[in-house]
Amino acid sequence: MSKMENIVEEVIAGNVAGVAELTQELVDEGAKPSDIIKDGLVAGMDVVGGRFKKNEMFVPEVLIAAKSMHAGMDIVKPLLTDGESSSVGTVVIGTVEGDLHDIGKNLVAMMLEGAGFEVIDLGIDLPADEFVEAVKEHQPDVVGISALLTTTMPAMEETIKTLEEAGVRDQVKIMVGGAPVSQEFANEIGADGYAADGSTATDIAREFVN
Ligand code: B12
Repeated sequence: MSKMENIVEEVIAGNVAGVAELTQELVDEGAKPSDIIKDGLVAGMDVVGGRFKKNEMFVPEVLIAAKSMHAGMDIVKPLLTDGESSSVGTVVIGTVEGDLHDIGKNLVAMMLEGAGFEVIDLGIDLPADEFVEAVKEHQPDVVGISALLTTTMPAMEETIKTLEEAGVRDQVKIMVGGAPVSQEFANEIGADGYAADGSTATDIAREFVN
């Protein structure tokens, strides 16, 4: 097995020290940082996402895999040259006002990072205006909105309306998610996409930027 294939395996296994060590070895051997990201770290998280979707891996394992991926990213990111950006696109993500749930949203954010997106995580309990400010400041390709309560689902629609009123709605693709959210609801409130898990969210975000 090559060192690159080893990185993939160690990301899946969530071996933080192992991923860091292998990443450093590949760097020392002259491997291209962008290749290490694409063929090692991101490739590993892709497998993790697929397994999570099929219920072959669970939340704690995904979190530790993401941590190991970050250990490698920390080493290679500073080495990327200007023309060799690791980012395939930018995503602003957050949980709507009145809602404090963030475990699922964090997972989605990590999967997106694992897929090479730059993710700006705004946190929880966010008034619609904060999404507007973030869109103006970061000019993302995608805005991800999370809600876990039936009582906070209307705040998703409110957020989209506020983005419209601020004149920035058309600059971004909007995806929504969270346990009570459905494709039907997403259509109803005018979102561009819906995903039931981080892996699908990543696929949708990739489609949005292509
Ligand atoms: C953990 C939890 C909490 C924790 C949250 C901790 C945290 N840091 O997040 C605490 C204890 C704080 C909490 C509080 C409350 N909770 Co609560 N909570 C849960 C619980 C058990 C798990 C949620 C979770 O993390 N799931 C695991 C993650 C991985 O799944 P997920 O969130 O669905 O995310 C996935 C997808 O939905 C999707 N996704 C998520 N976000 C996004 C965003 C985008 C853009 C995309 C594309 C996809 C996406 O991808 C994720 C990854 O696969 C659920 C029950 C359940 N089984 O869902 C109740 C639940 C959501 N809570 C509930 C309730 C009622 C409350 C409280 C009102 C309880 C109370 N009386 O105080 C408060 C409300 C606080 C508030 N204002 O938000 C109800 C909601 C009922 C309803 N229909 O509205 C639930 C369903 C429990 C129940 N059966 O009654 N809760």
